[in-house]
Amino acid sequence: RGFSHTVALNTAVLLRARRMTEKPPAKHCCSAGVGTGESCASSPHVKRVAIEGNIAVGKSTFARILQAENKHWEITPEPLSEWQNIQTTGEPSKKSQQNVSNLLQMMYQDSSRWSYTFQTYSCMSRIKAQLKPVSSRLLNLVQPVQIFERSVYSDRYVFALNMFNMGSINDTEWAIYQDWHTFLVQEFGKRLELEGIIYLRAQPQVCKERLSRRARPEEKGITLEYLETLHTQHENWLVHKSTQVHFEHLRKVPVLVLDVDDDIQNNREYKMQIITQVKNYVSSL
Ligand code: UDP
Ligand code: D5M
Ligand code: MG
Repeated sequence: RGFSHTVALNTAVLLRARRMTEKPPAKHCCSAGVGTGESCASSPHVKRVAIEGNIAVGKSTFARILQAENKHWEITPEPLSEWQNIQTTGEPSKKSQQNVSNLLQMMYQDSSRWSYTFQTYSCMSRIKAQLKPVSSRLLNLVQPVQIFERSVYSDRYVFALNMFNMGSINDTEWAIYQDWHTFLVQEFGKRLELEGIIYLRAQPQVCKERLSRRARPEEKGITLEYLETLHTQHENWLVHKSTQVHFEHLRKVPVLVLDVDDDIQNNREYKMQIITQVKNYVSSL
């Protein structure tokens, strides 16, 4: 009896704790308010934050840590597997034949041929991810936060710009890219806007070590120089603010810079310190 009484008591305490953090089930006044970036009377305001940073700095790892730490935060991972698995049908005469293209690999193997194509697809898949309706779980919480791994903004102001500077996107492709990117971001308006950016920063050498440890086959050829140019693009955009950005709201987004040269996975104290910084930052938005 003692045991079941304790269980019942614990369950009661848990349920009360849950009721204190969850909103009573709300009837949403309009489906348009869900996932549009505009709130309606009965749905809470969902804060939207992106995690930015160099390749292999630790964004996915950090996102998993945040997700485990706080149930009010929901992570949208980068749509990497979509880029690695594009279903193709081949020639019209062989309709039944289904193949899979790995656009990430194609871009790294022949960058002048595939960089522009990669940017069209990565941006489209990020737009889709950023526009996805907010989950009903999140809408029932008091202070919901949506956290995106990268954004349509790093696509342009880090990667596409870097590819143009390196010559793997030519003048014409760059002009076309900028035209449609500006058009789409303006057209979707508030639905693509962010309230915060968390910039994970580490020395390119640290990213190189993490990249080697992760050992993604497509990324075998990534050099330290490439990581250094991406590091500079992040710094210019998010710290020095010297990159010319084309969206008024983006210039005003507060940036939290976290130096993560030390391992956040295996150092509990460091991890907790960083989580506290993120909590304070998110509440200030
Ligand atoms: N990693 C690490 N320490 C950290 C963060 C990440 O050793 O503090 C490792 C992680 O286990 C992975 C690699 O670094 O093997 C790249 O991390 P992740 O995939 O999270 O990086 P992303 O490319 O998403 O920024
Ligand atoms: O990034 C996943 C992989 O995808 C990594 O090799 C970088 C690459 N990536 C992501 N976005 C872009 C754009 N827009 N252009 C070129 N390459 C890109 P990770 O850092 O592992 O999360
Ligand atoms: Mg990742």
